[in-house]
Amino acid sequence: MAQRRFLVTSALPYSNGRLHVGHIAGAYLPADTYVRFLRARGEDVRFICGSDDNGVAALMTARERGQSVEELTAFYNARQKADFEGLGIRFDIYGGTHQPDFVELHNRISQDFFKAIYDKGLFVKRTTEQLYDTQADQFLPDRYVKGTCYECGAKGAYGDQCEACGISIDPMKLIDPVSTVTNTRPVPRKTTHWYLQLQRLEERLRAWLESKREPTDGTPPWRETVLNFSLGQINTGLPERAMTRDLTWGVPVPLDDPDAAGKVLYVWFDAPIGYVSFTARLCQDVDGDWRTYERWWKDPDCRIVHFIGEDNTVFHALTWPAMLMAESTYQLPWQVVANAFLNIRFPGKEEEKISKSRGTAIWIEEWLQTFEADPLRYYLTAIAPESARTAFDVNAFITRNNTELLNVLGNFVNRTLTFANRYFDGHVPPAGERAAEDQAHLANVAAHAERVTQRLENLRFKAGLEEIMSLARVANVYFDLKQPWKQRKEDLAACGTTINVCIQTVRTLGTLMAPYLPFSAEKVAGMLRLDAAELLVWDRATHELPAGHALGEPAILFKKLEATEAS
Ligand code: B3M
Ligand code: ZN
Repeated sequence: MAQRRFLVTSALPYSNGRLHVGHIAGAYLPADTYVRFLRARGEDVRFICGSDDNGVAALMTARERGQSVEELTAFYNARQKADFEGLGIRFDIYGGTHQPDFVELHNRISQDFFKAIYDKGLFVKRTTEQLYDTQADQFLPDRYVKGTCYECGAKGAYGDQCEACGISIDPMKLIDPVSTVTNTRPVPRKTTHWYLQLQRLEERLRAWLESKREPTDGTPPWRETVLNFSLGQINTGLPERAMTRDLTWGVPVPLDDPDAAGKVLYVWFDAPIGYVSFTARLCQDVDGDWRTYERWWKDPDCRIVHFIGEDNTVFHALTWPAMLMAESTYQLPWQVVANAFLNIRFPGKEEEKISKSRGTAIWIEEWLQTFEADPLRYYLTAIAPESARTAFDVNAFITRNNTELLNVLGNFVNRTLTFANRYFDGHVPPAGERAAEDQAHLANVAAHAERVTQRLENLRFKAGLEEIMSLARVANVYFDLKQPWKQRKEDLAACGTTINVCIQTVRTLGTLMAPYLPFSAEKVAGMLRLDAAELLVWDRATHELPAGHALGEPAILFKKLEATEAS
């Protein structure tokens, strides 16, 4: 098969906070798994991420902490990078839309993008009244205004939404509005912005999204959740959206117009362009020329895949494609893969939302001080919220580590390799004469490998992992059925055949688990004394190790965990 080209992105985390398990399950772990799989298949892949530094959120957090926004975002950018590394989530580049090494290229590409849309006439300039905080000397983003809901009368409704009755709020209509920045009453003031006329792209967006339901070119259909949500939005009509803001932190609006002074691009305009500018930065490092990013972004041979959390669907499946259509020289995403949110359940408590303010988040930084990465990768994939919310349950994590990873997968690898070590002098015994059940088992191994491939090709990560665990289960059944501990005393050659077959199965499992459990796969490679790079070649998953091949030292693959470790 000819080599294919993929550009894979994970949503850019805001650089005003740390990462928790919910983030990882949504946009990062499945992307890393996919990228590792594609690389094992020999595809040409670039995996892009970095922090979303611009916008009002970082600015406000910095103000609360009495820090400069540069300092704040640099701190979290580095923190996030370390968390991803700890989890084995390996981007080719981790940028940041306002990090010193990236901001120049990012601004340039974002501004060119804006100007291209401007030149095509898809923006309209409008002057409206917005709430202004005279004490802070700034226009207030919707989230920073509170007041009484004009629909249900609830107090404390936000400027964008009333949490009591659920309506989306027009901040200008809030009763008794208060700025949450200074606790003073804001006043209406006129301001001018540039609005992207999304409604003019509705029909193109609709046709494009519809084509993703049952693609005719054999590519995987998009998830229903993404399509239904996006097409639903089109059916109710897409509103114009302001793509500029009154702020000093961000990408300056690149227009020669006095009304553009002191304004920046809307953070949701420049953030997805971060994917592009980080690619360009990577190209500068790899090819010595940032302009080769076009090979990834403008060449229809390359498939662009965005991994996101469900709350970002509107921006990746509608606004971003609309921007790309408007700009017109880029290609559209091949896949937008969204996961639902993850809830959390602590021992003895009800399932609840992950919330930083209520202290219900499990932070990666802290988690990694106690646990290794692979058990978390395993659990987060096993409960992946691919089509609906699921819950992270600390006790279930421990149980599944012990009863699945350890008792099923770890156990099979361990019993096979310790047996070979003890009774075959740490070498692969000759295959001898394989009987029907040996052949049948190996055929079953190959069938499992084929199904894992199909699941991963179709972005069904959880189903792929289930196939791997199913293979480990049947491998244990095979081991028990053959009873090599008995065979050893009765017929050493037959025992050798069994262990040979089991070692081949371990080898296959090692390759198949690698995208999911990279650290453990590396240990398996060591135990098989197989070059790690060799283990990572997907097409050789069922290549047999020759008789006489010397194995490495068997070691424990997964540790047993006690419930107390989680508290
Ligand atoms: N910064 C992350 C979020 O909404 C947001 C993603 C940007 S992706 C271009 O949590
Ligand atoms: Zn209300």
